[in-house]
Amino acid sequence: MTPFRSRYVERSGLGAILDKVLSGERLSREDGLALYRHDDLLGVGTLANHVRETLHGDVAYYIVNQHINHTNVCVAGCKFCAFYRTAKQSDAYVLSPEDVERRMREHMHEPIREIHMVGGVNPDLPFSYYLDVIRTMKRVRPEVHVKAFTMVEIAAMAENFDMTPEEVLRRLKEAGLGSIPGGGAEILTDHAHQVLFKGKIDHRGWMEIAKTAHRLGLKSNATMLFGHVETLEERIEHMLLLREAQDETHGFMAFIPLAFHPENTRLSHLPKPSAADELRNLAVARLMLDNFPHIKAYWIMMTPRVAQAGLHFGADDLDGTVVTEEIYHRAGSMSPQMIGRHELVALIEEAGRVPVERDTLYNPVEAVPRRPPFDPRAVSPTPVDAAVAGDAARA
Ligand code: V47
Repeated sequence: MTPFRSRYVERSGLGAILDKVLSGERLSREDGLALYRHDDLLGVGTLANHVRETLHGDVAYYIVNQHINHTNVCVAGCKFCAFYRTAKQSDAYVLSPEDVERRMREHMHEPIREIHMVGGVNPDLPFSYYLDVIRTMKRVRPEVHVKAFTMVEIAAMAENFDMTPEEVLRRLKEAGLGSIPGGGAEILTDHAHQVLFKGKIDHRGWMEIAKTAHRLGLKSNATMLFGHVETLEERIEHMLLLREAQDETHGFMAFIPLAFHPENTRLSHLPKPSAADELRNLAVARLMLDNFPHIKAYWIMMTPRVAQAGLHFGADDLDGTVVTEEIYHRAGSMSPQMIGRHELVALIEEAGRVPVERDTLYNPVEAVPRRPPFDPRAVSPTPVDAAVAGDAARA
């Protein structure tokens, strides 16, 4: 780690944690709680920013992607969700593979590199539906990376179609699945599971499927839904479970804290987490998850401006351009549905960071393919090239 002593961090009472961070010592559960309880948000942020800059310098990643939510029919009944419908409700929907194709064709002029697809646990869909949807996406845009179906959806497929999760994942991978998004983790504790989402898998199930996917060579992300009924201890427990699993598989790419949006949910009486809370969660995650390469400030959830501030609180990724997102907008998200690549780049540059367009697996991609510089020895020159090379030599 680069030499760094922040008098500000020391004065704010975080000296002991700073020493650990500088010596590369892993932070404990107690350290995590201290970071959550500490009065000085800027001190916590400075520490996280140091780790972020050590890992990524000034780089901030973004991706040009399209979100598609294929169905809102769901039997899990999660209390925090404003998106789900029962099959009988008038606004329940399922996108057919043809609908998915149509949505993709509407955006063929954009250089989309990733389709992010998640939906409800809909027991009426046959397994062939999932395979068809993936194959359709790969047919329409063969170069696109398909990041689809949460661990929860994979678990439901295994149960409904009498297959092991491994078999489900293998077949989806054969059809063209490239990686798994981080949703469905919520808070990985028994308490949160019982109170909020007992209709779907608990933390043991979620982790087992994540590890199986990683073993099969499918990378994934991990989210954390915060700001509802969970305690600070549960947030730290969630991170420790992920850190432990990552030591084993190294299959997680990014951690994404998602602030709970209460509108139109069964928990609509709860206040929305503040921007300060969102920034603190990014920072604590960056410090606790020392084996996670990336922390994502998901702008569609946080709003572009708060996500931009997140680039100084531990985050190195803003996610993507996102076309028609439904899950948060049903729950009152005020963010736009989509921002263009130029706006994402501007957000990053305004924050003093260096934008790098990435693919799903965090390989940097050239935004605009550059022509290699002309080398007169490498090719037989055209008359124009030869004249230019001659002019250059004479100059
Ligand atoms: O698991 C649902 C959350 C998640 C609400 O991998 C809510 O790059 C807030 O998977 N308020 C699904 N959050 C989204 C998801 C995701 C999102 C961004 C990036 C990635 C990635 C994955 O949405 C669910 C749940 O935790 N969610 N309802 C709500 N009312």
